[in-house]
Amino acid sequence: MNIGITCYPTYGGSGIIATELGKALARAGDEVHFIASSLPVRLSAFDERIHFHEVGGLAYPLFEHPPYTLNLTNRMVKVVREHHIDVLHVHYAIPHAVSAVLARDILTADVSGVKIVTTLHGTDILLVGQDESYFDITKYSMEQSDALTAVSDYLSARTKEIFGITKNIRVIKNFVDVAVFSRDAFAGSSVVRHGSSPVLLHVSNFRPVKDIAVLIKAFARVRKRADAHLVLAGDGPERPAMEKLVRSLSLSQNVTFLGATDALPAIMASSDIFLLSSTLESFGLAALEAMAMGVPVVSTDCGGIREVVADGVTGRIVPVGDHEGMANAVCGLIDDVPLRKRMGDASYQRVRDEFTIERIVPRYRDVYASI
Ligand code: GMT
Repeated sequence: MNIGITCYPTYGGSGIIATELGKALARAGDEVHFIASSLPVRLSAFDERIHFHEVGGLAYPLFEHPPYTLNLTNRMVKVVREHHIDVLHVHYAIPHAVSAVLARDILTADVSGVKIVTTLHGTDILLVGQDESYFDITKYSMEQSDALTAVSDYLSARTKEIFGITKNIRVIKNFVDVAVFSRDAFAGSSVVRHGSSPVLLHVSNFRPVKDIAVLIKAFARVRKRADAHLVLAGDGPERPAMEKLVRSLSLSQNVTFLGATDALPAIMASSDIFLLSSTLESFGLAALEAMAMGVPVVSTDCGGIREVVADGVTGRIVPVGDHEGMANAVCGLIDDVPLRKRMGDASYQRVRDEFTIERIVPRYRDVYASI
């Protein structure tokens, strides 16, 4: 098949899933065409069946806001025509699904027959899409897609509730490439080790929805009881405020901000507990990647997190905003090394039982086949 994939190319779980999916499809023999504003972040290696089409646009002084959605549509039309694309698979409804629907309308005259698969990831529906300023166009783009998928049962159910969507939304959960997130390959990694102190890790794009202040306050409490180190990987708008909070709590010596990094498997392999304090998380891909490396997760109870983390088995789940509860859960795991190890092993196994490329990617292929 010839498959066009559109995603946000910078750091973020939706772009990572889209990229890993495209790589897996290409490995299996499909021609994959990424159509995006820049090269997706995990698309570095060359593959003769992967093609990249950059979306650019004429900069015109009258355009106060350059119409990226239109440039993307135009690029999709060209790529579908030139490369006989069978399926345009767009990740994140706004504005990618809208562009795809418009591209298909333009292409109707060519009888191209291109089909649209839209994968819903989270804030495209739960924050942006349901805002009054985007609601109708988001709903329309979902209704007009030939197939809809969502990354968790939670996201599927909420999408139906919020938008009154009656068509089928297939739940296809996120996945990890365990050949890359391999505990064995990174055994003994010590990149973020701080002596013998347990290392707590958080990875995100530092947006308000991650509520990182909660995990920093939890860490301040942990430090009163245990000698631990906190590592924060990733970057985004909340980072300056979080650095300030760390300084104000006199924790600078015990907290490392790594910024955006590609070295996540090595970093996760040398961490002991993964922390997530989001107020909303349709899935939580970074937590799944940590689990793949055998790292237990302590997370707030939001969105689809319980579909990823099994409370008491692969980690601990605490109420949203409860930094005291998070600190207690972390200290429980720091103090009880066998329990931590058991939960790490259970995490490792759960990913291999349920969330590998081999298990999940065929489900996307089934969706393509069905339309
Ligand atoms: O929706 C977003 O906030 C962005 C998106 C991303 O690109 O990182 O994150 C969402 O999609 C990820 C991949 O499916 C999920 O793992 C994240 O849970 C989800 N984020 C939220 O729901 C906040």
